[in-house]
Amino acid sequence: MHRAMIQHLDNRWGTEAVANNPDGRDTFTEVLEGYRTDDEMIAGLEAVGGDVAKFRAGLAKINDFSSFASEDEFGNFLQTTLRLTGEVDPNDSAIRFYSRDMTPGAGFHNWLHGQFMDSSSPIDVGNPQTNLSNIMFWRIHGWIEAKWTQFERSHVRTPQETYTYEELMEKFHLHMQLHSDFSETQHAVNRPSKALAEAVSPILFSNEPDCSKLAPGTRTDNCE
Ligand SMILES: [Cu+2]
Repeated sequence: MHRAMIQHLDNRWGTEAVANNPDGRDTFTEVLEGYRTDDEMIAGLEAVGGDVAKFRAGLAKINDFSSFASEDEFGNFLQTTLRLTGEVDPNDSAIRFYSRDMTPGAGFHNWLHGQFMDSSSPIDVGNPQTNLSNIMFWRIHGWIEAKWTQFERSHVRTPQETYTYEELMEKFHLHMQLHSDFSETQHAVNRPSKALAEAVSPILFSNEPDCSKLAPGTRTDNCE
């Protein structure tokens, strides 16, 4: 989702001037790039008195890209320490059980939000409701993007991974358009005609199916 978010924001507002970036990035594109390397992240952690030793220790696993069996495994490792165990409660199969991955480097995304959080800030990176406004958010996610891009260079997506990746990117790009001013700046060329929209709306938005249009043998509470 964050990749789609970064791409959308960059396309739409990348050339906007930024005057208040502490490390001299003067366009929004540069802000969105965030920390591009491990060394930039280390300097950032040093600047806030963060745990550089822990960060360095985790890099051994994270940068060993071929040790991850799949893109999903890599993403999950970077994101969180929580792991679904697969254990099932025989009385309630909806309950999920998690263990925690204690490998150094696991969950660095969440951990980095914690390292840079500042509860006195109204746009604290530790607060998911406001943190998109914080330059530090993009520094963290720039580093995540950089790691993912490095991973992509060493890992060839399987056909299933390609399918999943493209489907999710399309979904999140559409999601970003909904949050953006896309409809005011872009003109959709593939909108359905008004006549078609009028023809399908009674079907789309009806909770009472038209009995004459159901497949033979289909029953609902108002159709036999
Ligand atoms: Cu984040």
